[in-house]
Amino acid sequence: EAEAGPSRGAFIVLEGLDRSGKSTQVQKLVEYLKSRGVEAEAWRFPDRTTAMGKMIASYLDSKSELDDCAVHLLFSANRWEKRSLMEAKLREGTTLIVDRYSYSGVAFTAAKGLPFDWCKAPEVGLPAPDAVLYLQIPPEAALERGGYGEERYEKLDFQRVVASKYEQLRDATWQDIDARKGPDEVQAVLRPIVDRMVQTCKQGRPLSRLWP
Ligand code: NYM
Ligand code: MG
Repeated sequence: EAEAGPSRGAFIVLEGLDRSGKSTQVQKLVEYLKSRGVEAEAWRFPDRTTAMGKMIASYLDSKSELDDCAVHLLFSANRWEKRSLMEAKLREGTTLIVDRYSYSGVAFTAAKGLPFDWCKAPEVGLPAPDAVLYLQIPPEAALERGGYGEERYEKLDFQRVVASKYEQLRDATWQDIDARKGPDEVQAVLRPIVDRMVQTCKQGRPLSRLWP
């Protein structure tokens, strides 16, 4: 165990297949934390508001084509361009609940057949989340939720491969969450995990770097 550092906000990532319920859970967690007087913000990657994010959005919308390697690096650069703001927020005590991060980056590109280590390389050195909460759902169940298939990657066969790549990314910060239940039940599972991590980071859990 590393020595305690300065008090800070927690960096919590929600991961999972498309339609696993991440965005809903992120919003609910931030509302919950704020109602408890905890400074918190919802973030998401890709951040489609930046110049790079707009290129990514156009690609996902099939309005443009990009080389698989080039778009992988764009997704990664989209995290790097937010890095200093992210670190500043955490330092000033704001907890960040983040919808997707480097794990999505690796899982989705590796699912196209690119080597795992190549996919991980551009992420090395980014702030590592304190917890990765993986909303686990069978791809068939996610598909039944509807609104699926509007974007690139939202195909059953591809999501199955993505799920198998996520499996290979498990590390010490990773926790599987059963996401087949209703939104309130899932939220009830997440809250105590997040509460504990907010406390741990307040007490100075050192921020580490990818990949721990
Ligand atoms: N995605 C997301 C990637 O391929 N690489 C990444 O680094 C990230 C963060 O973008 N199908 C993919 C996963 C999703 C798509 O994300 C859009 P969202 O959360 O559905 O808006
Ligand atoms: Mg999506």
